[in-house]
Amino acid sequence: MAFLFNSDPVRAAVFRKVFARELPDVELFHSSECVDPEKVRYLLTWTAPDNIGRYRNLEVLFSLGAGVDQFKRESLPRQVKLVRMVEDGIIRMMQEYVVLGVLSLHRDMVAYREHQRCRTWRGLAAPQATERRVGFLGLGMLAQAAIERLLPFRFALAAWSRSSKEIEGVTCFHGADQLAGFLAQTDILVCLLPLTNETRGILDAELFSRLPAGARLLHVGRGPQLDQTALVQALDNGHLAAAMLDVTDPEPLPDDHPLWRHPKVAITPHIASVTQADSAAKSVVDNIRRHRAGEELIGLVDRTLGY
Ligand code: NDP
Ligand code: OXD
Repeated sequence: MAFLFNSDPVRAAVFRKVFARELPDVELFHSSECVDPEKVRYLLTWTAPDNIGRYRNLEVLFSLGAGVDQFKRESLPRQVKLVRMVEDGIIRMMQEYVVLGVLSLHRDMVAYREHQRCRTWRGLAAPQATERRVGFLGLGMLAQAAIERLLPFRFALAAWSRSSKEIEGVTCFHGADQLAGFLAQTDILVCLLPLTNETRGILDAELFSRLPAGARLLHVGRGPQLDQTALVQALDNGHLAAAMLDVTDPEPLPDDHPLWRHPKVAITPHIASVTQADSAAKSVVDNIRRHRAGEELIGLVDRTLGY
């Protein structure tokens, strides 16, 4: 029985060690050339290889990332379970990044960076955190973990998801009907939605117009969720005050893209959170054990919903 690790050699070495200790009967291969395709039961990869059909006995396809939009789900064999990455390293890094982003936007760090460039020494009036309303698009694993870390700052917290939720300290909205109400009371909007047919292009001119004047955007979901032209317009006409983008479309943006040099925009190169080999290997081992025991897999993707 084989596990094919289709990613970088450094992380493969860590997985190999953890597998040897925890699942000695599963052989780990780092190269598809060295493994008999019939033996592959588990495959971990960022995107599905073109020839995935040759792994006729594949049972579980593990995504290297928390997102699974990079897989063409319709071309995956029906019997294969698709599992997104749920592991402590990704969660902790996203907690750090969202706290960093929300505090930066709350305390005008994007504007101060521009002031510094122009050698301007001028303070901007900042409301108390209790008066700043932070709203999350998406209230899944990562948004909930980030919210947990934001609670001590006493922001007014809200979130919007597909299904109804109740979380202490968070005003919860759900479904298309409640989106406008959620946006109307959001000063800092954090996008942590998966990319699906429903969320592609969701951050558009209409959505921005529903945010209060002076609102800020922290985008950590996926690039194609954002209409970048609409964002530039909303920043230029002053409706939005600032944006921090960890994801863009394409990645990276072309050299001459206006977002690169926009004074109200900070960009990071899709580093909000990165799968950590050691904790990811433990989580994959745990899921393989669950699979063998006929238990529900953690992070199993609902192929109909797309996340
Ligand atoms: P989850 O699947 O745990 O949560 C997704 C959330 O989005 C859920 O609350 C879900 O609602 C909500 N949602 C999905 N579709 C809709 C919709 N149409 N309308 C309203 N709400 C919707 O995902 P994670 O929290 O683990 O990850 C979120 C995304 O973050 C990933 O898919 C990935 O794209 C991105 N990401 C980015 C990283 C980066 O470095 N920038 C790193 C890791 C992930 P419900 O709860 O009702 O199902
Ligand atoms: C992920 C990512 O999905 O890095 O894990 O974006």
